[in-house]
Amino acid sequence: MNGAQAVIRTLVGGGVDICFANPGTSEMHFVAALDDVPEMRAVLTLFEGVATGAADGYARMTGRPAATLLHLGPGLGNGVANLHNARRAAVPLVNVVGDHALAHKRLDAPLESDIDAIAGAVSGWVRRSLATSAVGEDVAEAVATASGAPGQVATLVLPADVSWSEGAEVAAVPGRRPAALVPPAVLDEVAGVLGGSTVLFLAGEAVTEEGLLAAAQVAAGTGARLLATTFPTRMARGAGVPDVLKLPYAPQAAMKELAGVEHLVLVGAKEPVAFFAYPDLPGRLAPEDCAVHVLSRPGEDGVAALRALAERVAPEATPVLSEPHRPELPTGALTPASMADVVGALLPERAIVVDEALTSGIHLSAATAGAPPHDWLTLTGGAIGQGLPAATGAAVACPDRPVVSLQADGSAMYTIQALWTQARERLDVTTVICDNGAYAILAGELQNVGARSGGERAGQLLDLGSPGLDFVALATGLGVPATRATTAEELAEQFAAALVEPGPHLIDAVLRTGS
Ligand SMILES: Cc1ncc(C[n+]2csc(CCOP(=O)(O)OP(=O)(O)O)c2C)c(N)n1
Repeated sequence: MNGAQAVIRTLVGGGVDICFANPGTSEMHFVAALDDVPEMRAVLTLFEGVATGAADGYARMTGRPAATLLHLGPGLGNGVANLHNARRAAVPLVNVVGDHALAHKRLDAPLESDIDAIAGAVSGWVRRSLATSAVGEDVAEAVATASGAPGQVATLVLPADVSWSEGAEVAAVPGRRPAALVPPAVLDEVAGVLGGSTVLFLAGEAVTEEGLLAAAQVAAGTGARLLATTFPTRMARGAGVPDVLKLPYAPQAAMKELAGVEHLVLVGAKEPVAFFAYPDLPGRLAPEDCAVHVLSRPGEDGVAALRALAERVAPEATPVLSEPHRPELPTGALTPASMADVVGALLPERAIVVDEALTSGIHLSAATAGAPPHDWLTLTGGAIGQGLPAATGAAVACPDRPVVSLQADGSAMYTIQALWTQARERLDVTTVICDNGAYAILAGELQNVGARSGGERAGQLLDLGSPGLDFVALATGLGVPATRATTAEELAEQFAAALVEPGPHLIDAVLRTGS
């Protein structure tokens, strides 16, 4: 067996049976070995940022890593922004990065680069496989490390001669390391501070349905309030699930939400900080005199901790759940508010919502709180261009669930090639482009950071008009049927039609903003 065959067989044996790929010459033996191991499904992406973002979306929905196949340093580099998002989301992911054969590296051929430096920026584990005889073990360790608690990005650099040489062996992937239990002393500390001026700040496993139910029981029994991190990896929402507010993105709004809080209890979350520094605003969002406690760190069993806490402080309490309710189907102008109402009115059962709507998405949470139960994926690391790829990966992971991809226009253009993969794989994704023709958030940020604003040349850098982007043509060109909606009624009609028809669809929702 050659190295490439052992790599793929070890991946499959370890439960990694999807590979989002964009190969080159150094990965040809991996490509060839796909025909020897039919259990591995390889999905071609037309840009590496699509491969890495799809692997992120896949992991968010399965809890298991997908592999990526990337071409040397430049291929890995193209995938870095979405690897960054995956790392910040603490999802498991295994990169296989092809490299030159060992003897070729010293010739400094054109594609030679410092792969380890690029990998190190976004990986929790990096290894260059140096011997065909050991490549199976290397892959097994990559999968095990990626799949630990918390999940990590593991990057295996695979020289071409390690792939093509014979004498490789398949290795067994060790079982998943379970999350560490929270010590009783920590439960004691947190139990002692629960009350009306306490917030449980939730992220990671704590915003799964089980986590939210336990947290809501604690809240119901003690008067503590619940808040979720601004950009959760995957949050359970909808009727029958506790409706927990996500901390607002804008620092002033976030600070208002946290005003008067005396005890902030972190559950799988980091202390809330502003995304950026602004003149005259603090970076830390909790009040200065607020005591911060840690119930569980990422990688610890936050759900078990919340359950134990609920059992201790609120055994009889009943969590407050979101009632089923939907907005009326709106009519008239298509605005961020009416778009949210269309989504809330029509969101199907068990939908996976991938939210990269940015400024157009501010009404979505309220409009969907009572929709049928669904999962919500967000841009955890803030590097835009994750939405379309993550929707692609989520649809590969859950072929029986509808994926709704709510996508800001500027961010869509980073990884628009994801649509082609959706078409080729016939994925059930309904994309709504929030077409406001601008980098709207940055227009606000220009003022927030105290920069001079209103200048024509500055404005040009934030405007997506002249020429306007034709998303119907772009989607059609990539194989995805597309329509354009300019009123709330049109969006409702097109959204409903796209949801019932299998396969990918795109709706260019031309939004009226401002006035
Ligand atoms: C990889 C990456 N590049 C650039 C940015 C900076 N950035 C943040 S938001 C934004 C524009 C977003 O515009 P759009 O997606 O149209 O959403 P809108 O602000 O209009 O709601 C840019 C360029 C980023 N966050 N990540």
